[in-house]
Amino acid sequence: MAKKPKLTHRQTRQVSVNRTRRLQQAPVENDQLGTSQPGTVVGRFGKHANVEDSQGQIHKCHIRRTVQSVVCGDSVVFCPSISAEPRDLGVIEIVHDRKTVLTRPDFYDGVKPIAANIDQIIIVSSIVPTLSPGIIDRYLVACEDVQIQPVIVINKVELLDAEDRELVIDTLAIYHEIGYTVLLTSCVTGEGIADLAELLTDKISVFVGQSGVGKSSLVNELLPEADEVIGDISHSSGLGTHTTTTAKLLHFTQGGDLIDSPGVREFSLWHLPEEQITRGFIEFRDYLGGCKFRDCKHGDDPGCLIRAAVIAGDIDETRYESYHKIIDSMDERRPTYSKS
Ligand SMILES: Nc1nc2c(ncn2[C@@H]2O[C@H](COP(=O)(O)OP(=O)(O)OP(=O)(O)O)[C@@H](O)[C@H]2O)c(=O)[nH]1
Ligand SMILES: [Mg+2]
Ligand SMILES: [Zn+2]
Repeated sequence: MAKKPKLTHRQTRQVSVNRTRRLQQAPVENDQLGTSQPGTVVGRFGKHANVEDSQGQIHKCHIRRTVQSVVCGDSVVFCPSISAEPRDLGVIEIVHDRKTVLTRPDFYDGVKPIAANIDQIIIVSSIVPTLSPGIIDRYLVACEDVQIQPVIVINKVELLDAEDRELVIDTLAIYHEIGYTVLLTSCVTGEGIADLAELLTDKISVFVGQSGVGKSSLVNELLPEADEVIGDISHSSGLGTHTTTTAKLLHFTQGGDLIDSPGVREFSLWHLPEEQITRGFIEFRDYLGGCKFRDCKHGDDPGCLIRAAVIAGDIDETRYESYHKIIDSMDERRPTYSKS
């Protein structure tokens, strides 16, 4: 047998680079892969995804380089691994067009998809440290932008005394008036959990909201077998410490799926043009196009129909203020990259 040639340091490094590149291009040899079949992405972490086949079996898969992005809820074509080695994975070959997609602006990556093919977005908020209508309004704008039905859930309500509870209900009345479903829940007393379960039945829903509001705790109340990890709350902020790190899709036995997503500290909207923010306040829509000036900012502009509606009491003043707060914050937060 010929003696193995000794490689220089540079050659060794090149071989390693080439091998890595080849492995990335073709993660699994074809004879280790079964035939392609349809599946649903039920978990997404690092460079991998968990795909569920039509029998309910989960397959850990690589993602073909030609596939642009894969998120929970995606409908895919994949080849499962047929190797006995657990470290050999299947491959996601194709992601079908998404019916809907919830996106989130990411400072470094531009706009990032969070979940696909969802029917409704459950905005989870909590009364600790205080009720934050401003944050709820930002999420509502994001939901309106992607045209997915939102539901507002206010959790941890057992912590309210009778007087504060009245105040919270008063503040939330506006959302009900403009057509949104609002639910009060508690994972401690079980309040609202049955109503929430009913809202989720036969739908594909995603939980969104700040870290620590209790998204995973609600998942565990709804689906005890889910066994989601629950975080500790920070005593200073009353909010969480980013416990859930990857999105996960779970099934209800009565029908419907639920995606638990990692909490975000802040839900910015700087990827949206100003008109989209305005349209995101659904009660403004009847008045849009009617202001005296086409480029009306709906502030002190003469002949502004929206401000007139606020003065007449037809548009809620706190929502109007919230709108201006979002618009004012847009330029400060916008990153320097340009969206192509
Ligand atoms: N008092 C009270 N505490 C709750 C309730 N629901 C959840 N918690 C607590 O809130 C904390 C955070 O709960 P998680 O379910 O981990 O919150 P999360 O929204 O999933 O957080 P991330 O995964 O970081 O986004 C935990 O200490 C829970 O025990 C509730 O209804 N009442
Ligand atoms: Mg969580
Ligand atoms: Zn106007």
